[in-house]
Amino acid sequence: MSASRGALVLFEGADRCGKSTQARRLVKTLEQRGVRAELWRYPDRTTKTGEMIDAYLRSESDTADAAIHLLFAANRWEKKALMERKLADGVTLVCDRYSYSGCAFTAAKGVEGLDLTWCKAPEVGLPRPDALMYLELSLEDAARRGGFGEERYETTEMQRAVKEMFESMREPWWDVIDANRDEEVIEREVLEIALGAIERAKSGEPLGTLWDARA
Ligand code: Z5A
Ligand code: MG
Repeated sequence: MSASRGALVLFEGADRCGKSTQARRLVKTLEQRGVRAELWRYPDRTTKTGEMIDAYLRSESDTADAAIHLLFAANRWEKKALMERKLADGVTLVCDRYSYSGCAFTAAKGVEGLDLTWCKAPEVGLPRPDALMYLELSLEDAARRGGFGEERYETTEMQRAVKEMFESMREPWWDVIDANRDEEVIEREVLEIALGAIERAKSGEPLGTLWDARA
């Protein structure tokens, strides 16, 4: 076992499953309990790479599929050192999307050569989450939460393909959460999982790296 640290707690899942809602709620609850926690999200649209990603997502620019994939990965790599410093300093990072979205979205495009193996390569070596909460919601239930936004990937075909890709990427250690329930009910389950990860990190479980398997 190594030094005590903060936990990397991740929310993943298809559109409108409630990632941002639960991530916000979790940070607030952790802070109320005296746990040092911060909300992170990817893409981080505030950095130089983030600005390029933002323009791409809003269809203001066109970028080759391979290049945009690498930019999304670079957007994580440029924050790796800060992420590791914060975790080492005991801060728990609650993260809204990460490498798993990166791989699911690019691989879902079905572009020749850009399969999951290719998509995973630039993510190798990034910190692995201590907990991955996959919020599961059917496309029909997601549709009941309002229409699509204006961004590039917000179409039924793309969302279906992304969901299938997430399902094929699923590993046994992920926590799959039924997202078709009241926010408060989901939050209770989320909190239990997050507190477990925080406890393990606090007691010195080393931070893993992608794509090492977890027990
Ligand atoms: N992308 C990529 O291609 N490569 C990468 O490496 C990464 C991302 C990291 C970023 O979108 C886009 O970039 C995304 C993937 C791609 N493309 N798409 N599509 P984003 O993350 O910025 O997207 P967003 O605007 O945050 O939407 P979202 O993530 O899809 O939604 P969400 O965060 O899961 O859901 P929410 O905003 O919390 O909730 C959605 C609505 O449902 C809202 O009105 C809530 O009030 C409501 N809601 C939430 N929970 C509930 C419950 N329990 N019951 C009922 N209603 C609820
Ligand atoms: Mg969101």
